[in-house]
Amino acid sequence: MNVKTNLEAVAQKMYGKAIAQLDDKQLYFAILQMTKEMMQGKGQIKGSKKVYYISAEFLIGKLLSNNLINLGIYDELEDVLKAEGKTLSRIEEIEPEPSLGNGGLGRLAACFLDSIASLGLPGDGIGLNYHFGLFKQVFVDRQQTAEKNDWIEEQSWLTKTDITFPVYFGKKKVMSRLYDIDVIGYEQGVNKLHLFDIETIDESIVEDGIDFDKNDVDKNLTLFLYPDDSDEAGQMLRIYQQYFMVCNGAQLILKEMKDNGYDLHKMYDHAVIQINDTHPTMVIPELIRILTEEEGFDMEEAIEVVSKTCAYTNHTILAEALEKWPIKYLQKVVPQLMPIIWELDKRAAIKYDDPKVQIIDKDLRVHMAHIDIHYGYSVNGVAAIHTEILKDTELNHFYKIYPEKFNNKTNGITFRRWLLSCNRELADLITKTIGAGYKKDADELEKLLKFKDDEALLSAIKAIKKDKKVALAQYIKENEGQDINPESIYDIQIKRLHEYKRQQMNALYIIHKYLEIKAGKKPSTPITFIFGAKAAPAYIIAQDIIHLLLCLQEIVNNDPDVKDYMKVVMVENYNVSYAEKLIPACDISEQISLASKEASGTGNMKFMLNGAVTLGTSDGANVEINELVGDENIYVFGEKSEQVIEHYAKADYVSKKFYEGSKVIKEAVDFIISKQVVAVGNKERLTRLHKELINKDWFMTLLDLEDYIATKDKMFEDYKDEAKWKRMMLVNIAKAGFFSSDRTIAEYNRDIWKLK
Ligand code: 26V
Repeated sequence: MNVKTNLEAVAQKMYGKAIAQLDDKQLYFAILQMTKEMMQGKGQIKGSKKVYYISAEFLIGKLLSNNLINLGIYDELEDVLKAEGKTLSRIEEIEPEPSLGNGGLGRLAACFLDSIASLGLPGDGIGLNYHFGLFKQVFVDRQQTAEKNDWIEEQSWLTKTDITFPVYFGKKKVMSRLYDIDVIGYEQGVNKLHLFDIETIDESIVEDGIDFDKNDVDKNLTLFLYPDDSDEAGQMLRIYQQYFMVCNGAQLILKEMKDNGYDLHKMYDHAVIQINDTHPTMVIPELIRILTEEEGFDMEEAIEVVSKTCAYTNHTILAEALEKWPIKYLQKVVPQLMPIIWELDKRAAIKYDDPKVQIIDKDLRVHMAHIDIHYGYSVNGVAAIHTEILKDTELNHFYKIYPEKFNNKTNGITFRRWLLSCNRELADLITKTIGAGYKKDADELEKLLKFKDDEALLSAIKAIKKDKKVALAQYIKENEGQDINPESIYDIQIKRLHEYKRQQMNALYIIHKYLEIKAGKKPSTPITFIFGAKAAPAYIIAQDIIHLLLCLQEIVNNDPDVKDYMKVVMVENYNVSYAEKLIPACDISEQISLASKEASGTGNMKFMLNGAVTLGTSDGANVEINELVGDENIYVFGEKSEQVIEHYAKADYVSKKFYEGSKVIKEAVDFIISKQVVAVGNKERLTRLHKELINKDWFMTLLDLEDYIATKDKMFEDYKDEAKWKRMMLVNIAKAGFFSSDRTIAEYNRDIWKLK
């Protein structure tokens, strides 16, 4: 059956109407239903060994466009709709975005599911069915406020299954319910994303914004992604969520083992559990508990079997992000796991007499990563430099014990979403130039290098960029009410707001440029500085930085002396769907974290693939981008990671010295508390940020600021050399193949999972 007959049949069945008579919402539901049915028709991906990617976050984003592409019916459906007077891209806008993740870690999990299926590997995701995803960001008085963000409608990608499991929190029993989302590979069969829920959830307990009673687990367990965990009740809820996820995950995996008739004593021949950061770490003691208490294993063998099944990925070296749960919390939520955790701790302590590798520390906190490293068979970082830092510094004590466990898997992104879907025009141009082979083998993008001097292709790439910039300008006008000039340079920084990512450094550049223009030094090409970022509700300084950016937007965009030369736009509620519009339109990709702090970054890869040029530090995957494109196609600045690590070790960075030692820095920093900014802003926030930069500046903004200004100025200067810029765009696209998540997943499979 072709797409037209399929859709007509579904439309008749659901609404008793022809396609042309449906309103857009009905049409969306009909297409959703048809797509789900066609995906089911593709059949499960099978094999004797399967990977379970267990993660507290799957930032899947909207699914319609991607599923249509992977089914190979996008173009056909577009034509069918056109003939009925409908527009597919408008229908796509109707889909609510499932924002089931905070940022890079969750988005990576989603890209991985796409690639696992696209490589035809059996692999399912295991996570939680949050009713409200990451909060919806709304700006009020130039400050961030948070609203709940629902995504589940009567009809959605979720399919309710008849699988339910009991989960015990001590003596308290709750029942789970499994919902599945089909994950279709590109021209492949389907895997599943398993999302567990609790049926007693009560959405009505949400009060103002995203506040709710954190104490009633029956009602709130799967209500929110990452609730505010700055207080004890929030942290307890987080442990409840984590245990609920792993307890269900463990039961599902064991059920599948048994349903297939596999011997649990050889579980590792049929299952790999990839633990995405430490949030799912309790799956290790939980499996050991079940095997010993219910399956007749002795402790020794249970530990061995589980250790041969579990592998751990580390996604950050930031100390504050490495989970350490107080025993008294775990004892309260999951007392049944504590004897196992004590046992695991005892065994590690007998073998290794080093306090740095203990599971339970002297303050009675459980170091979750230490469980993963002792009792998993693989530990990987997510970019070359990150893995080296883990081995040499952060996890050096473990590396000395288990060198064979450590390996690197540089992150990747799915090209289906981040090129074929979000930039179809560029994908089509590439196909016309080098054929469609790159869609399955991303390395083939290198064939583009042959066209480095081909004026026709270079201009065609530039023309697509221009179209995307015009489209973004329109979108920003409609959504933010701001006018931006498509002839200007689009300089974009989009990512979670965190001090180590240094949006504040970009803000200081903007101030510097503003003051220069006011003093009569005008840039020859206008510049638009675009930001998108959410800050954790309890992270005060991050909120202050958002406030500063919104104040700068107000001042710059309304200053008649300046607004024709520069604009600032902080988009509201940045999310995956917004990224899909911003990335294709970008000229300059801001990747300016303090060297050593950004484990990898994946936005950097998406920008490069879409022909943006990176302005970045030698951090995370930027280092590998640099190696691939060469120094002449990237702009690198700032202190290197070795020096930064040394500054921390010696505690010798004093921001005040930089502030007092440079007129440019002092002027820019002091502008934050100038009359002009305070007049449009909140004095308390601005003063706090000003003080923080001068007296602490933990992520060394002022250390790199002058180099940043010089490098960025050089970049704006080079933009005028059109021939040079176009060549840089082409080289970046051509070299992006390495960052396909298909490559990353093939490496996970080759080195860790060994599925085929
Ligand atoms: C979590 C937290 C929570 C407490 C407050 C501070 C803080 C800071 C950072 C994090 C990040 C948790 C892990 C994470 O999301 N890592 C990201 O993983 C991406 C995929 O591997 C990677 O590209 C990013 O560089 C890395 O930050």
